[in-house]
Amino acid sequence: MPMNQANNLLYPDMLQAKAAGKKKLAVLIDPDHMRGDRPEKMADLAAEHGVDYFFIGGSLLVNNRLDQTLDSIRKRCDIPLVLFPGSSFQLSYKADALLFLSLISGRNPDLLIGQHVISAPFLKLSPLEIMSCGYMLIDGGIQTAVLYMSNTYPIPAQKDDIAVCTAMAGEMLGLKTLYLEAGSGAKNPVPETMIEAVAGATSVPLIVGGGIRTPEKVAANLRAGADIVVVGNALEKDPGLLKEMMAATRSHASPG
Ligand code: 1GP
Repeated sequence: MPMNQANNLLYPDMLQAKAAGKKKLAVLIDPDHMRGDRPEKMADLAAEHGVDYFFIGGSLLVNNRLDQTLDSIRKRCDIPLVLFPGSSFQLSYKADALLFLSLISGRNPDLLIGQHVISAPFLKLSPLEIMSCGYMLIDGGIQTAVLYMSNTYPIPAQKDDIAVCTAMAGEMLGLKTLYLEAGSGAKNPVPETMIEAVAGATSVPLIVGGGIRTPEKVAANLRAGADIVVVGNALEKDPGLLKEMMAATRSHASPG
């Protein structure tokens, strides 16, 4: 049964965790990369190490494997499945929740509100828990898929003030979560100074991802104020990293 129907909502838990300084790790699954028994293997590994969420999606999916991937993971574990869609074509009732992303760092009206209008009737009827999200692209040093597909400029990595004002505006507009995204495979992850500045100026759960490759980087992002760190590529290449990344997440102690 989808979690929404069981009233076991993820967002209240995210808020509680944030209040308690409890940090979380999300594994990003790109359904296009989930051939053979990869989803099952990833699900088993994630369950073994107590991963908090699977985020599922990609800037562009070309293989129609979304439902199949969700099914395969669901059969093996109860880790919440959160859709992280690149477009309104990437929706499925088989997940538990949806990050309803509004690309507030950009000025592309389609990704600020257009796709949302198109998907609203589907979502209204769906059992998915909808979590609105102010999605902010930060320059990660290379042209990532998300940058090209979104047709927007990222926020320059050294411009903390722009990120802070964008995040504050997103929160004041009522968005329930904020996401600092350097882009999948980014050369440079979001700088910790920016994470710290945004975390200090806002109070909704802060998600950070893109180009995070080591347990040390996970720990540094959490120390800087991320509530949820998202890792994709690095775990696809070396699933063995998960153990230490989870350990870094669980052992996080809030300063003071
Ligand atoms: C999620 O796009 C990221 O925010 C994932 O990026 O694949 O580089 O970990 P990586």
